[in-house]
Formats: sequence, structure tokens, C-alpha cells
Amino acid sequence: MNASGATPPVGSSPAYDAIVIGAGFGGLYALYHLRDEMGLSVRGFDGASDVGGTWWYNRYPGARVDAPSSPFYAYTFSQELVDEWVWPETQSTQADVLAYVEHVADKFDLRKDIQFDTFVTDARYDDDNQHWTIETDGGERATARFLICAIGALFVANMPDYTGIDDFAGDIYHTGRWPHEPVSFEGKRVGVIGTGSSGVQAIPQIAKTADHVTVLQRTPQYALPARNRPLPQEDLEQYREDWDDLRASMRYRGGWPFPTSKLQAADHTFEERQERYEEMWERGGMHLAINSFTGVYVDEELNEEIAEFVRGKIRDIVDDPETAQKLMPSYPFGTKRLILDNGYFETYNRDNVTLVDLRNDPIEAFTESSVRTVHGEHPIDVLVLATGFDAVSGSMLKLNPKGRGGVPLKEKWAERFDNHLGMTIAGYPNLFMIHGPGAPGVFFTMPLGAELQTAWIESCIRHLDEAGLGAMEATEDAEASWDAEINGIANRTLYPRTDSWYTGANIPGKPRQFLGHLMGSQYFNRLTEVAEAGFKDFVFEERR
Ligand code: N01
Repeated sequence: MNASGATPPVGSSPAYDAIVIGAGFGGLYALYHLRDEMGLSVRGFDGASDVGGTWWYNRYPGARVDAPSSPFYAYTFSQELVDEWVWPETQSTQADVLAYVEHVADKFDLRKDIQFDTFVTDARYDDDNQHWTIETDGGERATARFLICAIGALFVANMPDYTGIDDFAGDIYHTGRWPHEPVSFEGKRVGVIGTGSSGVQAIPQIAKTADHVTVLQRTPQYALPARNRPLPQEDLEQYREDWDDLRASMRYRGGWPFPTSKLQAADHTFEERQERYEEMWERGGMHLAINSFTGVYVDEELNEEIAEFVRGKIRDIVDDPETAQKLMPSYPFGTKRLILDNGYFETYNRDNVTLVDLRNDPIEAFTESSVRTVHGEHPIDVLVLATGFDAVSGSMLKLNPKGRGGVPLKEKWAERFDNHLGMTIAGYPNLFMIHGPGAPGVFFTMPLGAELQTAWIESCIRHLDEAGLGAMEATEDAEASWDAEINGIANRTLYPRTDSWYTGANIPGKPRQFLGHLMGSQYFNRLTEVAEAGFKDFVFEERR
């Protein structure tokens, strides 16, 4: 059934101009923009019970924004919204971000066009009629000319398949699928697998009430002190006054309005550099990475010097030298997603926290009440999986849209996640991804990234309509050169040297491919150029 309750016969005109899958930051904006700014008929679907996307699902203890400053991890398009929303902290809690998204949904009356608790289970392109037909887990069907997949770069949970895990009798929680009811760790022995952003945020909070926490760490992390604090309201006032300029500068500064360091490390002595690192560490957040010296992600020597500075901090903070040693990362600094922590390393000084280094003491099996490693058995009542996601490509593959000729995306993407501009796929006309493989995604501010990508979708739709065209899709040649471009940019940096979800290495058997565009501002210039040049890498069909 569609929104009006009728099942459209196959071959009829599409019921909607656009279907938007996903009601997180990206999908909500696409719905708002296409409906309210362009006057299109739009239907949204989301498997969750309400808006929020990643912020609806990831409600584990300690979850909060790990970006430089909350007012900029937000929509930028409405001055009124900026003026009325009060961000209480520099790095807001999950609950505050979700409250903001709910406010946006209310303000722009978005929920009325979204069907919640509904997973889209199939999407097929109808070549004859130039439209998409989706089916839901409720057996409903809807059609639209355009299919917007805003289905989350970090959505498909990575569930490790350890021997005996099904025999474990206690509760198992994945951080990305956290229950909506409160979870109590009081008096419980908790095992945590995973020390990425989610684990590092959750572990200190869990340790506060648990009887014991056993952290099972595969790879140590460079975590930087978040230095979260109440946001001075005079700063917020100033942001509001300067919003137009700030917004414009975000577009050209990698998604944030803050300038990054232009200092050359070579112009400074070792002692001066150490002083600067110390200053940036004290300022907290991402400052050490973006404001110490230029070239941290390309200059191996500078990178290693900063890495060693952080290792020194870990040695200083963690009392037990053996535990500190286990926490030492050895890959280039920042090449896994940098983490902002709130007392993470300090947590290892608590009597109720034990660190198991899985590199030297791997997990053998789970029993009913423990996790057994090569060198020991760790009794646990609860298991927390902070094991991340089949990132970026995972949600598109789960949807597995069938393009021209019924070709499933799983077939097309068996070896590589070929696409053009991180948004379109050859053979899948009129389908647009938000934060797809090769888009800036987490390397830019995601809400602003979604706004800018949606603006480009608008230019595509206008181009089609003004020229009386029915469908557009990227060419395979364009996909090949886009792939080369993305990987070319990544290969000039230290990122690909490290196994991470950026490269697909976190999921066994996943093709290795750099999944993000590292130069967001350049990326959005590129989108503009493509539109201004009349979409030269695309093929078009007359409207039927
Ligand atoms: O996931 P991750 P995450 N056995 O993939 C380990 C965003 N985010 O949910 O490093 C043992 O980073 C894995 O080990 P390794 C942010 O962009 C934002 O923490 O692969 N361990 C790693 O330690 C972030 O980058 C916020 O060797 C296993 C961990 O699990 C992204 O989401 C907050 C394992 C997974 O780390 C993902 O973060 C949280 C196995 N079989 C997240 N499989 C904000 O605040 C995996 N691991 C906005």
C-alpha cells in the first residue's frame, strides 16, 4: 500500500516523485528539501520507530558527539533553527542530539510523510516505466521516480561469530542496537569487545557501576581528551550572529568553521613542537590532529612524533606499566577514526577493570558464563559488543536494490563498490545515495554533507525536468575514474596503511577499498562543476 492506502498496479505512474529511505540527519533533510523547497511528493520509510537514524539506535552509555563543537554538528540551512536551538555542551549527549532531531521533525512537520517501523526490503527499477518500486517488511509496495537512499554509513552492525557465543547465557548488547529501556550493570561482570569510538565512550560509564569490566581489546587506540564542557551561551549567540559566514566557511574548511594549522613542523625545534602538542592536548578535542602542524596525515615523521607524544600520555595516565603497554597503538596516528574520550585511559586505574590484549591472548570460545582466551577464563554476566559496523557499503548491500535488467547490487558490488561521486551507480538510474562509498561522510560534517548532496540531487532532478528527460545514470567509465580519484587521494596519505572500517578491513572478506573522500571541500566543488557542465559523465533517457 502507499500512503493513501492503495496498492499501485505495476506499470502505473509512480505514486510519488521520490521515496526517501532513512530518517536520520540525511533522510530528514532530503525529505524536507524535496518536499518543501522543491514541491515534490515524497514518502519516507524507516525501520526505526522514530526519527534520528544513528542517534536513535546508538544510545549506549556515554554516547555523545565526538566532533569539535555541537552547534556545527547540526543542520545549517535554517537561521531560525540555529537561533532557537540551545546546545548545552560542546559535545552533546546522544539524548540531546536526538532531542534536536525530534525538534527538527516537529518544526518542519516531517513525520507525517514518514512511515516508521518499516524496513524497505526490496527496491526494483522498472525500466519500462522509469520508476522504482519498493517493498516493505509489511508487504506494502510504493513507487517513485527517484529513490534516495539515506540509509546510514554506520548502520549494519558487525556481530562477531565466536565459537560458543550462542551458548552464552547472559545478555548481549551491540552498541549500535542499544535497548530503549535502561540497562543496569549494577553488580554485573561485564565483558566488552571493541575499543573504537563506541567502546571508548561506553567503557568508562559501564565501569562506574559494574562489579567488574573485562575489556577485550584487539587494536589499541589513539584517544584524545574530549574536554567536553558547558557551551558558553555567549559563544552560541555569536555563532548565531555570524551564521551566514560560518556556514559558508564550513563548506570550504572540511565541514567545520575552524581554521586548521598552517604551521610547518620543520620550522620548529623538537622542544617547540612538544610544547605545541602539549598545548593542543590541553585544549582537547581534535586540536592535536588538526591544529598542531600541517601535514599530520601525510608526513610520516611528524605523524610518528605525535603518535609517540600520545603514547607518552598513555604511559603517564595509566598506573600499571603492563596495562599501559597493552594500550599502546603502533599504526600511524589518526588513521583509524580518532576518538575523543572522557576518562578512557584513567578507567584502567580502577580496581574493577581488566584489559585483555587479544593480539597476544585471543578469544578461543564463549561458555555459558565466561569468555575463554588462550591464557585465561573471564567470568561474565553481560557481553557488550562495541564491534562497529559493516560501514558505508553495508547498508546499501543489505537493501540490495535491483537495477536495470534486475541486476542486484550485490552482484555489481561483489568485488568493488563502483559508483560515481559517491552518490550514483551505473545501471541504477535515478537512485541517489547520501553518504555512500566515496562521499566525504565522516570526513566532513555529516548534516552539512547531506544538505550539500541533496542540493546536487535537486540539480539533477531539475536538469531532467527542464529537458523533458526521464532517467539519468552514471557511466561505467565515470565510475572507474571516480574510483581512481578517491583511491588516489587516499593513497597520498597514511590512511590506507592501517586496517580500519575506512578501508573495509574490519569485516572479514569485505573488498578492500577506501570508503571515503578525504577532501570534502574539493568533493563539493566537484559536484557543482559536474552540474554546471551539464552532467557530462551521465547518460540520459527521454521521458517515457
Ligand atoms: O566501531 P569501530 P565503533 N574481535 O569499527 C573491534 C562513529 N561513531 O562503533 O580495531 C575483537 O571503530 C575493533 O577492533 P579492530 C565513528 O565514526 C561516532 O566504535 O578492528 N574485536 C574495534 O576496536 C566511529 O569510527 C560516535 O582490530 C573486534 C571495535 O571492535 C564509527 O562510528 C560514537 C572484532 C570496533 O570499532 C564506528 O565506531 C561512536 C572481533 N571480531 C561511533 N570485530 C560519535 O560520538 C571488531 N572488533 C559521533
